[in-house]
Amino acid sequence: MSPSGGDADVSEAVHRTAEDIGSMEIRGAATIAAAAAEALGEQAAASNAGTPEEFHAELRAAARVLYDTRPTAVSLPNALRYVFRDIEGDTVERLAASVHASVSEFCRRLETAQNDLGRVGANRLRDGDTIMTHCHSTDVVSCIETAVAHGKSLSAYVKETRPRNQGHITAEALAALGVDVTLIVDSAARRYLNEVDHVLVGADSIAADGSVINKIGTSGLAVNARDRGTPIVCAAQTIKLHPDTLTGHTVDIEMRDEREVIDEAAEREIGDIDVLNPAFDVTPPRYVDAIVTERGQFPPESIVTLMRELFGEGTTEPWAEA
Ligand code: RI2
Repeated sequence: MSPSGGDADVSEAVHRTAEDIGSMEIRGAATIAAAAAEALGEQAAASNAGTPEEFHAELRAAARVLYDTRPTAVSLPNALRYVFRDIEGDTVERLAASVHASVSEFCRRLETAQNDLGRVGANRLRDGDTIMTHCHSTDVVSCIETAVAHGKSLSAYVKETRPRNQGHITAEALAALGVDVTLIVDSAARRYLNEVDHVLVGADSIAADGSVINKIGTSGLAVNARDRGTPIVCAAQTIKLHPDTLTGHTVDIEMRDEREVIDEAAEREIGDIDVLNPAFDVTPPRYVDAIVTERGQFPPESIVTLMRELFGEGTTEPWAEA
């Protein structure tokens, strides 16, 4: 085993979590963050490291495996950073205990943030309102769940969200809350926007200029909503704020397998074509009315202030090879 981390042992649990994130068995920015943090906890618990240096090398190697799974949701590296920030100890046992404590605290804060955000988002919704959703966001569901708990009766147009149909997950979650749900294909969104009081979307990352990076199709929906005069609100915990964008970096948009769009036989029948499957797009801040976080709601253009407060001027990658 190398203390540099190059050949350090990465536990089976970490590899499993990484595979599940890559295949989207585990998906959704907040859920990915929690799973990545917990996987670091499992790595620490399973460690056979003989020295603190070996322990650190293993943890860094595990974090790199998790980091390399999906590039767009910044909640993943932000979760890793959180866990690394608080690790201390001069023995392997103390280090492992400190990782465990850090992971528990991170997951507790994640849950609290989502609940707090839900209360802020719920205040925007009135009894009898109709919402339109895109994809499946637990931050969005939290807003709706809280509004329903406050006694508001809501309806929702739920976009199916091709190619993976995460809208079905939203439809099930909202129907279980007692929301009156209508599932529509993505291209029907504009037709029903006149009946909608709020478009509610989540985010995988928020850039320093207030751009919202979310599931592919969000930007088209936002442009249509603006044209129709329907407010569009993004529900995003501060873990979705992308600190690297403070220093000019752009957010990497994940390109996924073409087989999510078309199967091999159908493609062969069509002939010689290219297929592109971008998972996310960028909605400029001028199309977004508010970003709802656990720290309150913000006009997108002012989110940079919160980002600076939380992250300073930039970030490090504590999992980089030493
Ligand atoms: P929460 C999802 O990405 C969607 O884009 C969703 O809006 C976003 O994560 C945020 O989800 P994917 O993992 O953190 O389905 O609000 O590609 O649950």
